[in-house]
Amino acid sequence: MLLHGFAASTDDLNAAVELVSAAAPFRHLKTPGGRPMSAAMTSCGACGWYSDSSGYRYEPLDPLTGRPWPLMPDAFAVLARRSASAAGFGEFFAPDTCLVNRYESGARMGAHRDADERDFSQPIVSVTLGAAATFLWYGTRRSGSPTRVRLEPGDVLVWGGAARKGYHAVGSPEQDLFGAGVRINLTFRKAL
Ligand code: MD3
Ligand code: FE
Repeated sequence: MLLHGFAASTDDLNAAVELVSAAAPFRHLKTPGGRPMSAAMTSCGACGWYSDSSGYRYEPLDPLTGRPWPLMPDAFAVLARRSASAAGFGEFFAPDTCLVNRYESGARMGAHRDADERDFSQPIVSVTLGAAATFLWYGTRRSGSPTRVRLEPGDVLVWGGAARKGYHAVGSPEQDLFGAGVRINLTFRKAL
């Protein structure tokens, strides 16, 4: 479900991203095959998504700093819970992690499915901040022509049921006349 403009006060969320990334810096993770991802990432919450030559997984400590990931900011947890509720997934969505993706000019994410979590009955909430980008929805197969949806800052997507396992991708952020445009995506998951 697309909740257009559901994240009304993006200033609070952007400030929270600054706090999180001050404690756990954005970094370009490497795929298990050794290629750096074009989006820079960090996490907050009880665990954080991580990738290196050992594979994709959730880590309780940030391997970069050796410290626990920063606490999930209240503004994040409240928005995630309200979003899941508005989309019909109940009042009690309690994500234990938020992956923060930062897309600078030209950065993108290829088609994949989110499959490193334990319980696929839990929804995923994703929030766009900063620049807009085109989201690509493939569904059950990675092939064919995807449905394209333009995501604007403040847009929230909630994925549950059959859609939870669908293939998806996102294009690079739209650039303004000055060539500026950085998109931040928050992805809330119950991973453990
Ligand atoms: C559909 N992020 O972090 S958001 C990801 O824009 C990811 O940063 C993209 O895909 C981004 O895994 C896409 C939309 C999204 C997020 C999670 C999903 C779509 C999803 C999980 C299941 C199905
Ligand atoms: Fe994903």
